[in-house]
Amino acid sequence: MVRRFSPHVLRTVTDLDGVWDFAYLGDVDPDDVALDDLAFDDAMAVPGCFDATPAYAGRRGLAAYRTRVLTRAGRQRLVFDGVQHWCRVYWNGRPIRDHAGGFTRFWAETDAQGGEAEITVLVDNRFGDRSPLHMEHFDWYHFGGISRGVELHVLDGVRIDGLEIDTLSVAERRIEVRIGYTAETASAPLTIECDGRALLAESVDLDPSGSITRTLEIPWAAPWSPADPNLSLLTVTLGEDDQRERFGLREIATANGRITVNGEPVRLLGVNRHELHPQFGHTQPESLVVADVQQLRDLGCNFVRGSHYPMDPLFLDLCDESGILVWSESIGWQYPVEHLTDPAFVDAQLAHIDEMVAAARNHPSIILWGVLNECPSWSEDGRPVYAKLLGRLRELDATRPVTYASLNAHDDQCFDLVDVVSANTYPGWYFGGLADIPAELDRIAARVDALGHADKPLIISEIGAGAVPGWNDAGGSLWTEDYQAALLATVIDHITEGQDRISGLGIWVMGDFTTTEHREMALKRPRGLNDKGLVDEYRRPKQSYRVVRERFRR
Ligand code: ADA
Repeated sequence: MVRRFSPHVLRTVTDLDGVWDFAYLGDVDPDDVALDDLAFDDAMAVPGCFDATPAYAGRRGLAAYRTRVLTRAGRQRLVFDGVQHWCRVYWNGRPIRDHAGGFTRFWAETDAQGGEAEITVLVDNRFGDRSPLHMEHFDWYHFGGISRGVELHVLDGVRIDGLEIDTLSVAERRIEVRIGYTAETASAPLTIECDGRALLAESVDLDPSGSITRTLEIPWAAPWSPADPNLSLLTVTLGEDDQRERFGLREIATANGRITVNGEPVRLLGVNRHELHPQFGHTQPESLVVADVQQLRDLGCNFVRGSHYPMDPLFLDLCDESGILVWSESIGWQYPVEHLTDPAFVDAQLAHIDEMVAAARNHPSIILWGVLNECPSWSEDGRPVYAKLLGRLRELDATRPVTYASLNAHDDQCFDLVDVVSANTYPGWYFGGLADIPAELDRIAARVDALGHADKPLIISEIGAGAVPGWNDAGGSLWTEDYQAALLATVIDHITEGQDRISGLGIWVMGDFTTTEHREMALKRPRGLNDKGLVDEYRRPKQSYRVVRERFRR
C-alpha cells in the first residue's frame, strides 16, 4: 500500500503487493470450492483487476488468488484496501472472513504460529445477493479483483484498531484523539507524539476492547486550508503497538449558503472523478494517481467529487497535500426503490459507510460525506433510507456536513435531511439546448430556496456533455469536442458571473471511463465509454480542458 507517510514504525508489517498465483474458476459457487483441488495455472498482479487483463476481459465469475508469507507467531491481521466486489479470505486453507463491497479497507484476523502461511482469497465479480451494493445497470464497469493493496500486520497482546483525530478548535489549536483498541492485558503504557513533540506519556487501564479519548493542544501547528495545506503527523504507541496518522487542523461548517473552511467561505470549482482505467480497471497505479492530481491542479480545481465510491487512500493523501477539497461518497448509482427497501441492502450500505469513514476520516481534504447518488429521494419509500444513511454519517462524524446528489431537484423530497443540497442536471445534453442552461440552474436554486433551504450551500454536483475525442463537425453538433467546450463554458460563466447562489460545481466528469456491459446503457455510450470527460480514458485533454482551465484559473 503506497501512502505519503508510514502508518506504522513498530508494528510488524509485510507488504503483500506483487504477483500472486491465480485461477479463474468461472460460474462456480464459492461454497462448493475445495481449495486443495484448485489448479493455480496463472499469475495475477496484486493490486490489480483480473478482468482488466486481456486473458479475462469481460469475464464475470469466481477467481482464486494465492500467495505465501513468512510470519512470526501472533495475531495475524490481513489488511485489504479494497477487493471488488465479494471475497472470502483463507489462512492456511481455513476461511477467516467474508467481505462484500469494494473500495473500502477491511481486515481478516486469526492467531497463528510463526512460519510459512498460505493465504488464499476467493474473489467474485458477479452481481447478486452476495454483493447487494453492485448492480449491472450502473454507468460504470465493475472490474473485479484485489484492486487495492494488501498487507499482513502481526500484533501482540495489545493492538490498535483505529485512530481518529478531530479538530476541536483551530483558534486554540485543540484536537481530540480517539484510539480504538483490543487488549489481552489489563494495562499498558500509552504515548502520543505530534510532529515529533511528546504530548503525553501515561499508563492506561484497558478493557478487552474499548477506546481511549484525549484532548490535546498543538500550539505550533499551522491550520490546513486549500491555499496553505499544512499537515501534522500524530504518533500513538499503546503497549508494543503503534499507529501514525496525518491530519490537518481545520474546521468545516456551512453558513449563509456557503461551505466554510476555518470560517472562510469557499466556492467549490471542480470535477467528478472515477477511479477507472482501460488497462487497470479500478486499480490506481501510483503514476496514474500522481498524473490525475497534476491535472486537477493544472485545471485550477479546488474541488473533486469522488464519484461514486470511496477513493484510493493515496489519492486522498495527495489531495491533502494539494489543498483540494474532496466530497467522499459511498457506493451508489440509481438504485431502484425495491433495492432501497431491502434490509440486506441497507445493512450492506451501513457497513460500507462505516468502512469509508474509518479509513478516510483523518484526511483534512475531505469536507463532505455523500451517499446514494441519484437514488429515489423523490419517493416516500426512499426517504427513510436517506434518513438512516445520512444519520449514520452524522453519528460517525459530527465534524463534516453531509449531502447526496439528487437526480431531479425539481421533485426531490429529502433536501431537509442534508447540510448541503446537491443537484445533478444535464441541460443542453439530456434536455434543452445551450440557451436553456442559465434558466435551469436558476430554477434549481429557486426551488431549493422556496423549500426553505436558502441558508444551505447548493452544489451543482454533475453537469456536462459527451464528446468523442477528436470528433468535430461544421455544425458543432452533439458528441463534438466543440459542443462540449461550449456547454461547459456556458455553465461556468453562469455560475461564476451570472448568479451567486450556487456555491459549488462538479463538472461531469474528469476523464472518460468504461461503462457497464448492460445493453441499455452501453447503447448510449459510444466506444463503450462514458465520454463526458475533460480528458479521454488515457488522460489526453479534449478542447473542454482548455476552456475549463482558463475559467477556473481566472
Ligand atoms: C448521472 C450519473 C453519472 C453518469 C451521468 C451521465 O448523472 O450520476 O454517474 O451516469 O449521469 O453521464 O449520464
